[in-house]
Amino acid sequence: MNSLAKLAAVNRSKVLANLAGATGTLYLRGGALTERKWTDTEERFRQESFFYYMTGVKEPEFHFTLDLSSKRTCLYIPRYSDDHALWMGPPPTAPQVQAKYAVDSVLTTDKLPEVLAGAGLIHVMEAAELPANVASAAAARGTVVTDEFLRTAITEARVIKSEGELELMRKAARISGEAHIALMKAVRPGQGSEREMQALFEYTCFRLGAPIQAYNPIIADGRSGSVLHYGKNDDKLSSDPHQMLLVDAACEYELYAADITRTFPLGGKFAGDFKTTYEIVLEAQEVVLSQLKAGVEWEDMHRLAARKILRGLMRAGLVVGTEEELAKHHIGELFFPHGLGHLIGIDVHDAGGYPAGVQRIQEPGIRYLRMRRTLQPGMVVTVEPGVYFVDAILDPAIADPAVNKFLNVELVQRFRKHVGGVRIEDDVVILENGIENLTGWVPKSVADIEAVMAASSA
Ligand SMILES: [Mn+2]
Repeated sequence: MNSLAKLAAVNRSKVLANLAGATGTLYLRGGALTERKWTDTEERFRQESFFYYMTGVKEPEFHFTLDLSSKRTCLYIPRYSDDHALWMGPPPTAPQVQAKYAVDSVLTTDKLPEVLAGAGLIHVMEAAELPANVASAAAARGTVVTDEFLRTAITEARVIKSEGELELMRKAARISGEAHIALMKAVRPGQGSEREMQALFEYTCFRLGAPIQAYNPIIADGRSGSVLHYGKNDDKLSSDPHQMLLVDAACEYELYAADITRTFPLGGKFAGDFKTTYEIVLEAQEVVLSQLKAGVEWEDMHRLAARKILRGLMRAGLVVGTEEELAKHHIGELFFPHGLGHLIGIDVHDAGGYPAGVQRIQEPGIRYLRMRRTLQPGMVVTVEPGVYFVDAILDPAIADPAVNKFLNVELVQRFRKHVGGVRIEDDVVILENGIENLTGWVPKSVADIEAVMAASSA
């Protein structure tokens, strides 16, 4: 049995605990190969996350069942075509699959209707996942198919990471952090492009054993940092040494993600409006990190960060008015328009942010919060406040007399001429009485970033 199958066995036992007392059979369908439209070129395959969580299988086109009364597990593999070996190498055999994944049996997928015909209840992620012949056979026999039920049981298990999962996440964080440091060391004002920085980032991850990025990297020079999910990454680097590069990038390791953002000056020295903006964000991030622990409400942490950012903006003179007034009119949210962070695991925005029945808070900024939960030990969350000068937000704000009275318009205009945005993001494990910061070692204080960058330019 390989280590990922061992991890999956632990995961399954957590899911079974959530399903205690239930009867019937769990059925999960693994990811399928897809091709570029009108071609026979295969897209890169990445296993569907729930299936991976329950099986550890990375290969495409597998299915899985678990009988809730006998607890017997079965993997179903395709009937591989005769020329599979020619194009793809020899396909896995049933005994190989059984040994590797430590399941009770391995069958071919054409046996599924027969197996599931005997199940009184079939629990699926969503009804549409049942193969058509299985669905029609089940319907003919009056078998009940449920979704929601299974999805909730696995989602709730995924929210709390096991030690084995945390090991993979530490590794993803370690490699991603090294790639961030490589960029801090390599970047030079006016030399090269965002794309070259992206290439170096991915190269570093690749070389350290993580060939797949957890999401599309954001490598944003200057004003492009104001685009929250900037992904063009095709501009030349600014020649202003005080201008900043916002890098939001991380790899996955054995399908477990990291998610790190660092923002640093091209020339290695924070200065002026750039430094002012940076310090507002850093302070907000650090106060949240100091407060995080089990029992805390995530939305309260968002509000804490938003309040800290508002005070920073007041101190910098960018906003005008009493704190109460500014908070009431959501003036801070003009600069911090997104949520504080999210769960992370097999998916970078991991499952389970909103348990059934929990709604989003319909207020500026916090409406984008990807999670509303009471924090528990074993949750892994990102903490990623930011301050941005977004044209699409500031133009209407400055034009609106009800809003612009709270802004020092002249100063805001000065900042937004050259400052794009600052985001600082770490991945942390929630503990009973604090956190384990998986990425805190990646330089982020002004002194630490300047030291790393100075060492490389010497
Ligand atoms: Mn994130």
